[in-house]
Parts: sequence; C-alpha cells; structure tokens
Amino acid sequence: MSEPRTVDAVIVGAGLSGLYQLHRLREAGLSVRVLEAADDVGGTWYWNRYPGARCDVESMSYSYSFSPELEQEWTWTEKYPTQPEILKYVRHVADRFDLRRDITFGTRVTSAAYDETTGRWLVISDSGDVVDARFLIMATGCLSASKTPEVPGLDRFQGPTYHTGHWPHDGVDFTGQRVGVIGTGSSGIQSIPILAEQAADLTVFQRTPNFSMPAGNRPLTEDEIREMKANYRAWREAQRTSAFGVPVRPATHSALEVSEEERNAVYQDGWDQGNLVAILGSYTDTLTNKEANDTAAEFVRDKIRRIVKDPELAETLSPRSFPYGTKRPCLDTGYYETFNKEHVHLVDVRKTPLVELTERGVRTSEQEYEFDAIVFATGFDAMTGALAAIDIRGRNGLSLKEKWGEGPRTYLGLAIAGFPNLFTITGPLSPSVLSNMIVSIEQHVDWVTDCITWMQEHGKTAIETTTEAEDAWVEHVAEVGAYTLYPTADSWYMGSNVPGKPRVFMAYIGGVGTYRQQCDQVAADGYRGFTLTPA
Ligand code: NA7
Repeated sequence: MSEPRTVDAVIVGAGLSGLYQLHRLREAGLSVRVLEAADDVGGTWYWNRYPGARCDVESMSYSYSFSPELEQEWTWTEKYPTQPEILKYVRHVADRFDLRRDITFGTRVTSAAYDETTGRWLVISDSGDVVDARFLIMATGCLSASKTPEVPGLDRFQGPTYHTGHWPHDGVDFTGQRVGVIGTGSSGIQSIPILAEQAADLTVFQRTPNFSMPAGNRPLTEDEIREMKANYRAWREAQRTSAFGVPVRPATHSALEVSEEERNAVYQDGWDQGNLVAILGSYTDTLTNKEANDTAAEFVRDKIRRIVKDPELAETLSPRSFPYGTKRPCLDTGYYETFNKEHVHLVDVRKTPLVELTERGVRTSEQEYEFDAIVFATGFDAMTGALAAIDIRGRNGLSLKEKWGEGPRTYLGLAIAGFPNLFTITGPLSPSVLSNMIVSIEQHVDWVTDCITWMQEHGKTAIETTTEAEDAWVEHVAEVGAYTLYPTADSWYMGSNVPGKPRVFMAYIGGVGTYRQQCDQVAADGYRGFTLTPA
C-alpha cells in the first residue's frame, strides 16, 4: 500500500457526476482526487458500448448546463445521441476544463473508512491507491453494477458471452452467427434490431415484455440547433423546474375525464413525438390510477398488435404484468418490427424457464438452443449496487451495506446518518433515475459544492445528517411512492430484479422541481436535518 495522498475531497467515479463535481470543487479552491475504475472518463457511457446504445433523452437536453460557452461550442448531430457521440462529448468536457490531471484511472475503490479521531476518510483502491480526504463524494452511478442472469452454467458455454453493460471496446461483429440475447429492457430493446441485422439467426429470451415506442431519431436541423442555442437559458430553467427534468406541458385532466377519441389522439401525439415522458405526462393520473393507466397501456399494446404480424407473437410482446411507465419505458428503432423477420425468434421464459447455460447454448425447460455467441442484456443492481460493492465504514465502523440491509436510507438521497462528510451524487431516494439524469447530477453537485463552501465560510469541519431527518425522508419518499403505481411493479426501481434485494421503492417521485426546492430550503435553513461540527 502506498503512502496516502492527502486532499480535501476524494471523488469516486469520473462519469458525468464525478467530472462536474471535480470542476466545481476545484473552482471552490479545494484539492481533489478522483479515482476511476475505467481507463478513461465517461462512466455509463464508457462501459455501455453495445450496438444501438443511445441516450433516451434528447441530446440538446442531455448535456451540461453549467457552462454557456460549452453549450454554444458543442454541436450535437442527432435528436438522440449515440453512445460514441456522448463519450466524445464527455472527453471534450474533460479536456476543455483540464480535468484529467486530478483523475487516477484504472483504479477501483474497494474500501472507504471514516476515522473519528481525525474526521477524515481513508479511501483504498485495488491497485494500491490510498487517499486521505475530509470529504468523500460517491459519484458511482445508479446503473453501473451490471448483473448476469441467475442461471447455472454461466461459464460452461464454450462461445463468447457479452454483457451490454461492459461491452468490448473494439466492438463485436455477429455477421453470420447464431446469437442468443437474454433480456428485453432498454439495452435489449436498443440492441436487438441491430443484432438482428448482423446475425444469421437471433433468439431473444424474454422474461417480461416492456413498453417501447419509436424514438423517431433523426439528424438535428441547423434551425433546431440555432433555436435551442439562442434559448438555452430559458430551456435549462424549464428543465430544472419540471417533473422529470424534461419540460412538458403540465397535464390538466384525468385520462378518465375525456373521451376515448380525444385520449387516443393525445397518446398518438406522444407516440409521434418519440419522447419518453410524452404519454406518461399526458394526464394527471397516468401514474396514480390503474384505470387511467390502462388506457395508455392499451394504446401501446394496440400499436404492438398493429406492428407485429403474428398475433400470438404480438401478445407475447405485450406487457400486461405492470402498469405503463412503472418499469422504465423504452425508446426503440424498429424493435417490434424486428420480430417480423423470419430469422428472429422469441422465447417466453415465463412459459419455458431458463434452466442452464450449456456448452453449446441455452437450455430452457423445453429444449436446448445452440448459439455461437450469447448477449446478456440483463441490467444492473441499480441504485445501491455500486455503493454496496465498496466496503464503506462510517462512525463506529458502521458498514453501509449492513445499514442498508433492509433498503437504502438517506436524507434527500444526498447524505447518510452515521457517515459524516460523505455525499452521494444521485443517491438512492432522490429523483435521479426518474429524471433526465444530467439535470439531477448538476443539482446534486451544485448543492454539495454550496454546502462545502458554506461549511468553510462558517468554520465547520464535519456535517452529518441526523437519524431523525433521515427517517423522516425515508418515510416521505415511501409515502409519495405509495401514492403512485410504481410500487406495484417488479422493477429495478423496486430492487425486484436482484434476488434477495429488499423490495423498496428507491427513487423519489415528488418531481425534480419540487425536490430542488426542498433541497434549497434545507440549505437556506442552515442545513436543517444536519449536525455541523465546528473546527
Ligand atoms: P433492465 O431494464 O433491468 O433490463 C434487464 C432485462 O433482463 C429485463 O428484461 C429482465 O427481465 C431481464 N433479465 C434479468 N435477469 C434475467 C434472468 N435471470 N432471466 C431472464 N431475464 C432476465 O436493464 P437494461 O440494461 O436494459 O436497462 C437499464 C436501464 O438503463 C434502463 O432502464 C434505462 O434507464 C437505461 P425482468 O424485467 O427483470 O423480468
């Protein structure tokens, strides 16, 4: 173990959160070290290089707002940005703001321990980096700990296997191959049409069908770019005060108050927009009333029936086990159409469960399927997975993993009782995964930076949330969640995709704008709900 490097703040992760946090803390005059497992910046966009990987938020909205100059300099090419374009952007940001010099790459943090006598964190990585810092900021991402399917024999298969969440950097060519894909979430839905173009034969193993709509992706026009650049400030403000970090006209009516004809016209408009929140945000009760929700769900199921030629196949692809939007909906480019191709097959693993991987392929309860390659599009241990993978110890050796044994407990998704001077960017129980992530990232980073600056100005060395404030927040998040249909679905928002994970709604659905006001008010009240220790 090398000599500790002593800094004011250590940040874990050099994705969109870690980079902006580094920039802000450096501006605030702190010495900072970022530790990053990958050998470059990008986080999610570094790892998820599967064919068809794109952001489901429009490019001009899914970008940093902190620098008007950056906004004007950078020009996005398509409505929805591809992974390579986003990664190029993130690299540009790292270079433009000279961020790399404070980042150590290729080093995975394994433990972080708080020393009560010194009031400092000791952070250790797998390659022997040791950093001693007053502040520890976890910028580890919400969808960064990938999970493989829970089937025996994962290492038995003789051909190559790939996970969408850590795809080979030089790409994979499946031309002429027999390929199996397990999983039909966003990653599966984005990659399957492209895999089908390459593969000679493609078999998709579906456990739960998902709601998807066409992204309507296309090149941005010069006029659109010019107009957005001219109005960026107002747009950013609208993002920050919106419900999901994406401005939409606020709904005024219940879906059940209007005629079926009117409703379907509104849904059609949402469908044509190719925007994740367009149908979701059409009516006031889509996410709170099952009957209202059913109207949206049925609209999408009807679309599936119209696209997929074989009625039985269309039915298998139609979600029925959860309300529309309570599992993350998807945007696609030709997903349902792909199943009209003769060489594409769908296996419903609810009917014929996966039994094991064999040397030659996948065995279900019905038969063995032989493949040249298998793709796992099986998602992530979301929200808590990346944090639980690190041995984080707070006061009295308290283990974060143990503390969260029955589900994550945080105050505002930002701070944790028993863990002084530790902040989580887009942590559990914040709106993060229910929002345009970069809007939530900037809000958290700004709040944390303001907090640290305030502490310095007021001669405080430690900040820790109280158990009472944490308990009240956990209760509030659950209460607001329970008012919606989200907890009725077996989703990764609920931890249901990971066997043994507690079933808790891990996101705050109070709305991005409302949540921001609450965080700002806590700060304005002199950090209400926190204990501050003087120097
Ligand atoms: P998701 O959305 O969690 O999708 C994973 C898919 O893999 C989903 O269809 C799962 O079915 C399926 N899955 C997972 N484990 C298994 C096993 N053991 N057997 C069969 N099928 C399985 O992950 P993505 O990477 O697609 O997307 C994650 C987020 O990234 C997305 O929501 C966006 O926010 C961006 P299930 O639904 O659990 O029955």
